Amino acid sequence: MADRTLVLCKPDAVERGLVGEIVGRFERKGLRLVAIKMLTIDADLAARHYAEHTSKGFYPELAAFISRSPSIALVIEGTEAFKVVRTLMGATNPREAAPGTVRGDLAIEVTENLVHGSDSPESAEREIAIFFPELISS
Ligand code: IDP
Ligand code: MG
Repeated sequence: MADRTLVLCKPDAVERGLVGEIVGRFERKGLRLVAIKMLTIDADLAARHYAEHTSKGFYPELAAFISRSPSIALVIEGTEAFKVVRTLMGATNPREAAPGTVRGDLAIEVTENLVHGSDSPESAEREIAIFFPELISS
C-alpha cells in the first residue's frame, strides 16, 4: 500500500474559501485523496491531535483557533506522502515559508497557517486513527 498521511485544512482555510486551492495543489502534485470529511474539532479532539503541544505557551491560542469553525480532514496517499505534503505546505511560520508553498503564498500569521500535515509515518498512523478510525482495520 502507498504511504498515507493526515492533512487538515484548518478553520482559516475553510473561512477564506481556500480548501479547493490547497487540496488542488496536493492533487496536481500527484497525491491521491483517500478520505475526506468536514468536522468542527472540539477541545478533546484538539488535545488528542496536538498532544505534543498541550503544555506549550501557544497552546491556548492554537486550541481556540482550531475549534472556532469547521475544518476539513483528509487522508492523502502517495510515495512518501507525509514528506511531499510537508514540502508543499512550507515552514510553520508563514513569514518564513518559501514562495510556492501553501503557507508561503497564502498565509502570514503562525497560528493561522491554513494547513496541518503529519510530520512522520508514525504521526500519520496515529493521526489517521484519530480522525478516521473507520479506516483502521483491527
Ligand atoms: P507544524 O504545523 O508545521 O507541524 P507544529 O510545530 O507542529 O507545526 O505546531 C502546530 C501548530 O501550532 C502550527 O501549525 C501553528 O498553527 C501553531 N504554532 C506553532 N508554533 C507556534 C507559535 O510559536 N505561536 C503560535 N502558534 C504556533
Ligand atoms: Mg506538527
